[in-house]
Amino acid sequence: MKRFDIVVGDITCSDAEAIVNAANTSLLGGSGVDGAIHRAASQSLLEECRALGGCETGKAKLTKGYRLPAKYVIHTPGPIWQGGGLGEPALLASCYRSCLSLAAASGIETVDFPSISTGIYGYPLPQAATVALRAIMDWLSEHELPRRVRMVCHTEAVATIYRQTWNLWYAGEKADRI
Ligand code: AR6
Repeated sequence: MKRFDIVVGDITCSDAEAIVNAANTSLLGGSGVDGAIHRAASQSLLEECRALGGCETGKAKLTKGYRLPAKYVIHTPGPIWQGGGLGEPALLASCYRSCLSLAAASGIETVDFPSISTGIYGYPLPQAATVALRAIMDWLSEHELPRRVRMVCHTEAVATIYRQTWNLWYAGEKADRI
């Protein structure tokens, strides 16, 4: 199994053991990928989220996946882009690390991420891709779990940015490019 990949798709259909939700600090749902995950999972997800009492930006909390194919959802509120000078890169990196750390501590073997903060929260995609991939690849180089991590991009255009960024920093040779 390839340890890291970038794919195009709808994360609510993902076959990973856990999917990540680009949530807000209330954890009570919203639009974008958050809305799609809550709709697909059923009302039970909202009830479990209510009991969690929110989550700080850059941290992560785990719930069950209910009607989703994924067994678990890891909820993480990303930073709202405000120009980049208010700690957004560190907070975004912290989202990825917090999710991976929670997954590893829970024995989760496969995790799929959406592109956190790059929709409604307005984080510029190329910068977000650099932060996301560095956080994931650093984690994978130091830990055995999760065994597989994927970026699930909603569109080919988003996947292209992630692939270009990955190829720039992590493909040692042409043959390694994704
Ligand atoms: N599968 C994969 N990716 C998706 C899907 C999907 N089904 N739907 C959207 N995306 P966003 P944010 C992509 O706005 O910027 C919510 O209201 C989307 O194209 O969902 O972190 C929350 O409650 C984009 O590339 O999340 C928060 O209030 C990426 O997911 C706020 O939005 C993230 O876009 C969070 O904003």
